[in-house]
Amino acid sequence: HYSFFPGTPRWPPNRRSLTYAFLPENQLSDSVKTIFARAFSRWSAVTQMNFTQTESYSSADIKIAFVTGEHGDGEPFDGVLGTLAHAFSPPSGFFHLDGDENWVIEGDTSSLTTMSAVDLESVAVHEIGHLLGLGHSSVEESIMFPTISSGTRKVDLASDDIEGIQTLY
Ligand code: TQI
Ligand code: ZN
Ligand code: ZN
Repeated sequence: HYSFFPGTPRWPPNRRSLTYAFLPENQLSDSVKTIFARAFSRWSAVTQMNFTQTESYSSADIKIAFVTGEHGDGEPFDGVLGTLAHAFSPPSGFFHLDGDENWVIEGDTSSLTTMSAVDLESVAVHEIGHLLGLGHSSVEESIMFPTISSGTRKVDLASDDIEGIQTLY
């Protein structure tokens, strides 16, 4: 079953349109940005929330950054595997991904052979759930289940995820 963070933090009712931005220094390719757009659209499809990319990192509601090791929030990343990413509960909007991971995107055949490959869209859909206020779920098929078998791609919301997010928004 789905869960929320303590106190059930959520984006307020007058914030149904949120902006997101990528850390400019990361210089992400369009195909990587498209993965994030798809991940956001999975949540906007089942709620009244919508998400648009903005070029202004400092003013964006959701700030997406690939960072490594200690990066200033007291939750350092740990190199390959282990912690892959983290996101903070509303209305923080910080979404950090471990730049040391071997991130793969769908259709990118060059990196599929790496044992430590991590599917970017799967992690993005999960972390956006946290950014919107979902905690972990006990339902294994759920996007918000706390573990994923390595090499697995899980990007479709389960009914448990949809019930959880529709309770918030
Ligand atoms: N990062 C953890 C996560 O997002 C961070 C975390 C640990 C956390 N405990 C928490 C976040 C409690 C909120 C509340 O869950 S992770 C997966 C999965 C991670 C793991 O790098 O371990 C995904 C990130 F589910 F696959 F194991 C994304 Cl999809
Ligand atoms: Zn961080
Ligand atoms: Zn999680």
